[in-house]
Order: sequence, then C-alpha cells, then structure tokens
Amino acid sequence: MQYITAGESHGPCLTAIVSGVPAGVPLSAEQINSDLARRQSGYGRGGRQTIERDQVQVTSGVRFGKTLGTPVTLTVANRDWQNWTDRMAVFGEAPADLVREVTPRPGHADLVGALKTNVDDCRNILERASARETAARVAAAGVAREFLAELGVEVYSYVTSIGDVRLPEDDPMGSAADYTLLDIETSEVRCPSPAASKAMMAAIDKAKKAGESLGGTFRVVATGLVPGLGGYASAAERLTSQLGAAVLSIPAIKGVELGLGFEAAVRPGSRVHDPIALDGGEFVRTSNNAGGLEGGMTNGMPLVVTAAMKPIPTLMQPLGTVDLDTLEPAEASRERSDVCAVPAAAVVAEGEVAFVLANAYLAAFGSTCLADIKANLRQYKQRLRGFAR
Ligand code: EPS
Repeated sequence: MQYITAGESHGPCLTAIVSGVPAGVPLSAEQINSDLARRQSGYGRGGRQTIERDQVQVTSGVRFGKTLGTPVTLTVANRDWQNWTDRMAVFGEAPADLVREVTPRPGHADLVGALKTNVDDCRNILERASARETAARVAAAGVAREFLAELGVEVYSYVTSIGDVRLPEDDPMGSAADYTLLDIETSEVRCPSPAASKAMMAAIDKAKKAGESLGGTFRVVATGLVPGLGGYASAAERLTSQLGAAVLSIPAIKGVELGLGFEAAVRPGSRVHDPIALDGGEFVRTSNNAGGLEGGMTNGMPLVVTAAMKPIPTLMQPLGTVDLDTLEPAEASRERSDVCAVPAAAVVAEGEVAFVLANAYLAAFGSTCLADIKANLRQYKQRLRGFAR
C-alpha cells in the first residue's frame, strides 16, 4: 500500500492517491475527518488553522463505503486558496505587484531549494516544503488505519515534551494502558498529564511572546500486533528500518527512537532485554524496553516509536540571512506561522506508522481482499497458539 501526495500549501487543494489497497476495507469520511481535525488542533498553531476546516473528499476506489481494490484518491481543499488566487495562479503572468520571497529562512528548505531548482522566489519551494502537505498524508493514512482496525490494530500518539518541558514518566516503555486516549485527546497538546500539558502551554505562550518557536518529542504506540511482522533476513524487510524512514520522512523530524532508543546504549544488557514468559498460552515479555521489536520484527508487545521534532523555522524575531536580490545581509522572512506543531506531527506520525504496519500485514497475509487476509491471519494466530501449548 503506497501513497503519493500532490498540492501546494496555498494552492486549490491537496491530493493523495493510495495504491495497493485490498478490496473490501470499510472506509468512512467521518473517521478520516476526525483524524484531519486532530492534526489541525494543538495549542501553538497559527492563524492559518482558523481558516482551514480540513475535510476529505474521496473521488475513487471506494463504493458504498468499501474499498474496491483500486487506487483511492482523496482530496482536501485549501480554504485559504481564496486569498491566494492571484499569487498562486496556475496559468498567466505573475501580478506586477507580486512580492517575491527573497530572504530565505534558516532551517527551512527555502534557500537550498531555490539553489537546486534555479528560481528567484523561495515561494516556489516553500509552498511544497510546507507541512501543510501532511494534511494529505493524514487523509491517505485513513485507508491504512481502517485496514489495521479490521485486523485489531490501533495506533495512537502522545506528546512527551515541548521545548524543555517533559512529561514525567516512571516507565516510558511500560504498559500502554498507563494513559487513556481520553487523557490524550482532551489535552490541548496531546499530553496525557494535565500538569505537564499546562506547563507545555505556558512554554508555548512564552515562546510566542519572545518571537520564538518550539520543538519537542512525541511517541506513537501501536497495539494488537501479531508477532513476526517484518523480517530479519534482509535490510528492507526489517520493520526497524521501515519505521525509521517513514517517521523521518515527516518535515522537521530530526530523530527516531525505537523502544528505549538511545537509553539502551547506556544500560547493561540485563537492564535492556525483556524476559520472555508464557501467559495464557501466549509468549509475552515481562517488560517492553524493545518497544515491541526484536530482530526487525514485531514481537507481539506494543510497538513504541518516539520522535524528535525541531522548532519551526519561521521566527517572528528572525535570524540573519542573505537577501537573494541584493546579496546583502538581511533578516529572514517573517510571516504568519505556527509557534509549535509537535501535537500535529504526532498525528502525522501515527499515519506513517500505520502505513508501515499495513504493508507488513499485506506482506504476511495476502493483499487482494480483506476476507482472505483475515482468514490467513486467523490461521496464523491459531498456529501460534499451538506453538505455545
Ligand atoms: C507552514 C506555515 C503555516 C502553517 C502550515 C505550515 O501556514 P501559513 O504559511 O499558510 O500560515 O499553518 O501548516 C498548515 C497550513 C497545516 O495545515 O498544517 C509551513 O511553512 O510549513
């Protein structure tokens, strides 16, 4: 199952095409719209989010609420397009009063993209480098998520830090049930601790006042996975490499940890590896430092992926740059922007993880139609139960 997205931040719409979708997967616009709304929310977002009300339109691959096994096309309109029809016109001449973007922002794709593509207006770059594109990814991921839900797999996320404010955790790799979805979804920063949420919001307020932006970390958890997804035999089969690549494909993501991540490099082996036990005819681990992955495969424990996002490059107190017209020192461009988008990135990462897991299920259990995939999965689970008996 693969997706491609198209669309500029201030163009008419964003489009995603998902191919390799099995037939018979139930899909609902409401479910996708609720994910789109979760991506749009989060304390620290800018004025743009008061304009957009992201809603999906599905224009292919689905009939009477079920996938046909053909490519699924999803579009999300940019309501802000109304304000950009002249500056972002598809055809015709640029308006005489067009203000070009010539003061590239450090940390953004502006300068390198302009050099690479030989343009004198960084808008040609930033329109696509904008994280607005992630709305299309979240819409596309709805297909993967609903497929996984049919197989009993749920994917969720929560924010673990914003700037230097951290969610205090006794055992970050402990039971996923430590936090409820309600705790997460009712927090304005997707953080399950009310006290930490408050402190994170205060940090965002402080950053905004100072003309700053803030990054942070978030965690994606997937539950209900069977052991053995992915593979140990080749680089490409390893879920570890697939998850790393998928999460690092999200704009502004600078690091990914699986399970204990970097902490595993500090501890001795006996405090890293998870003892194996039998519980009700199933192999389990008595801890989950591996974050549900051993040998590049799922081991049946919750999958735990943590990622770090850098602060947004648009600063109201801008850093120094070079004016591309005059080649003189200048201040980087300052425009309407988010102060913090870590909660949004967490929702985007849920989708990226969902695509990796959906593909792992398709590789293991067939890819033509949901009924066959479910039958194969049932048989596999039966065999595993036999193994532990
Ligand atoms: C973004 C800049 C802001 C963000 C945008 C990403 O948009 P604008 O320049 O229109 O104010 O709000 O994110 C979204 C629009 C979105 O839906 O996530 C950027 O430069 O990356």
